[in-house]
Amino acid sequence: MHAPESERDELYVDHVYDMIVVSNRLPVDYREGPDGTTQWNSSPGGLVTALEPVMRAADGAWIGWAGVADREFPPFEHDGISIIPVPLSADELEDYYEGFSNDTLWPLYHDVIAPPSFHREWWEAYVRVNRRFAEAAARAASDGAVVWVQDYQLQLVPRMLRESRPDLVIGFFNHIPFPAYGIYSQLPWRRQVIDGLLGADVIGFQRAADAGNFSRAVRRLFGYSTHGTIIDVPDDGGDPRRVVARHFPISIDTAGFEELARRADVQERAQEIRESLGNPETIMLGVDRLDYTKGIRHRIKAFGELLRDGRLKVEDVTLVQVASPSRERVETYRQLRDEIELAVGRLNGDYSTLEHQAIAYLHHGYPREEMVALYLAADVMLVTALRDGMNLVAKEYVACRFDDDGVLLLSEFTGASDELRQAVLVNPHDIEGLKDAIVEATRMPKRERSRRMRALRKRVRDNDVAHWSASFLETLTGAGIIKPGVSDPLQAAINRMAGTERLLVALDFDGTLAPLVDRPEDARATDRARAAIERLGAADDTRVAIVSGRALESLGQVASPPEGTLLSGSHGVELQLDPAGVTIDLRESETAKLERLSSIVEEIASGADGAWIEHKPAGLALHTRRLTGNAGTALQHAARNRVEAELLGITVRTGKSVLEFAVRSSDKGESLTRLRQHVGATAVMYVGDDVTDEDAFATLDAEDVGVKVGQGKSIATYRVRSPEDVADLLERLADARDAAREAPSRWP
Ligand code: GDG
Repeated sequence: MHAPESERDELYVDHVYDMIVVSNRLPVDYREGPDGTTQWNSSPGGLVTALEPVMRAADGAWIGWAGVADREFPPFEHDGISIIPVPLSADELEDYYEGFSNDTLWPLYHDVIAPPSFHREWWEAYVRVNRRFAEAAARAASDGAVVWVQDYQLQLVPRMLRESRPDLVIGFFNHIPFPAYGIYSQLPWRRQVIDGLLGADVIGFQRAADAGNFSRAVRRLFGYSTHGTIIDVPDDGGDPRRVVARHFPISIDTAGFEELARRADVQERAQEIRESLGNPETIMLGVDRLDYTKGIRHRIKAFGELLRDGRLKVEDVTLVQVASPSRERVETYRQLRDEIELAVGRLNGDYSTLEHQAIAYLHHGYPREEMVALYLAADVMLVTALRDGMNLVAKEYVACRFDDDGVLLLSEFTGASDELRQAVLVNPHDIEGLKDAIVEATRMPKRERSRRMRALRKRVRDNDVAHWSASFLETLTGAGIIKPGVSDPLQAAINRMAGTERLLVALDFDGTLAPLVDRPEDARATDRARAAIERLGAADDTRVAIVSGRALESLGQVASPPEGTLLSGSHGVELQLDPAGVTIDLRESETAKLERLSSIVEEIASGADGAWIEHKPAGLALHTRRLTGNAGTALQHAARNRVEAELLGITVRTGKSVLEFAVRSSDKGESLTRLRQHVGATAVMYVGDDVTDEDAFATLDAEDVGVKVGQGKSIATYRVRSPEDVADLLERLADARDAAREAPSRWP
């Protein structure tokens, strides 16, 4: 059994991450090495390939199950990606995974090709396991992090996460179809599942039709209004939250497949495969997980009838069917295997000769190189799924055919058929139609084959998996709408505020004026930003303030602000309103609390090598960056628990490998309000990149301008991409201010 609830809380993650992917399975497989050692092997799927660069760039972590029941593993690094395993017990595996995921949802979402089973105890396990995944994500996510949840096994995670961590940006992608309401509505827990999904900001589907089915189910079950891809979800009290539900067709690592296909050894292997099959005129290929959605029976039936009718001859045509083992503990899958193997045996018995085999049936998984060699050896690729979210096999075949040859026969019931229109499209239920299409494919003239393959290849090149993940994440984080420089609406806002009587320009420092760097002491504002600040502050009618989470002392050192700049440090606890003085007068009780706080945290930190404390005027920060493994998180937990048990009214903030305590609660919003009063500002521009800047944006009025730097959720009206663009923005503001002063309208 896995650890009980109380012990699980002790499974710390040693770090928080800005980007988290949550999927049922991890991108690595557990193997028991010699002498019971733990080994991890990559399982290089398309998803991993797509997300690897994003994960590395964004300090990402992957949360999922390691593929073995009743085992717990601490978080670890694999190939530069942080891995956080979630444990499953053998019972949960049966009820949540094999049961509810694969014997309830899978058949239901694939249009009940097989009858779904509904069991209350499976549902309970599904809820329980979804909660465990959500908790793991909530613990590992930094403030405002992006969490991307994958697939039908985890549909409740978005809502659970939103409830515990409303600061997060949550995405969900459904890899399988979403059925029409008439089918979906069979699910006894139909409201809970949709509510679970609606916790996300963006819900992605493979096809536009899936997104449409989902929106219809939302309208029918909840009555929420939807317009286009937007669903308005009423949130308690406030304005409705806008959820995007639209299609993002997944794809493959197109270049990676082509590169393999061009390798000499892989081409030789393709040749070898052809020869070993007796060099038939036509090799037809099917590659599928052994699943009833893939239409393997229909394919075999059509092929058998073509041989029976003499329209194809066993000397000319061989069908290679790779049926990789799948879900073998689920009864429906065991039955399917029996049925298919019976059909293959019959057909081979009826039509094979000593020289020629009708079907080469392979119930194995193969290395990727072998798959590519098979794709190259195949003249006709048969994809006859009865329902399939996308079907990557179709795209992989196309990606490998750099010779612009080969025919793809593709079921209309795959997501891929929306894009791959130049394939020979079939309805696999129509056996006569399927037979005609197979014959057409085997006889298609070379020119026609090349024409179609070129068009297909262009499509798969243009939309590869990197494009897929980028467009999903852009929609999720809003980064898609950040153009370089200053946008027209922002320029218009600058022009509007340029004529205001007393202007306050308040700016966050790290990530806004200064690019983010590894060592905080190295941060510096860009030269252009500094120059623009000087220009702005030179006139009596404008004041510039720097508003930071840093202690004022450290801010003064790195920012070296021009004279007259107002400074706010420690999230607003410290305020320097004139060069002489810093306003931070702790009350007696606060001073006492600070002393007690210091001694508690110092005592705890003294036992951990590498931990250090940064003292601030009204609090302190416990840095655990130099600690290894779980030690950092354990130390943070211990410190937080002790402090919370012994002191009241302490504000605690979690950062990256740092835990901050403050005896006076303050935020950048309060700080901005005081700065505004001090300056007597008639309008304020606030620019910031961090979640803590949201408090400041929240205080802005109609005549003010809020600008968020970079990605991430924000209530600011405008965005720019980077500190470079902030410099541009400040220069333009200075220009506009100068121009307004010179304009005659100021001096009527
Ligand atoms: C789900 C949705 C959607 C298969 N056998 C071997 C092997 N494979 C690889 C194929 C392909 C992948 O497995 C199968 O992907 P599909 O898309 O065809 O189907 P599902 O497994 O059902 O995937 C589907 C997909 O999620 C992604 O969103 O397209 O609709 O059902 O990549 O090449 N790979 C290797 N050896 C094998 O024996 N190496």
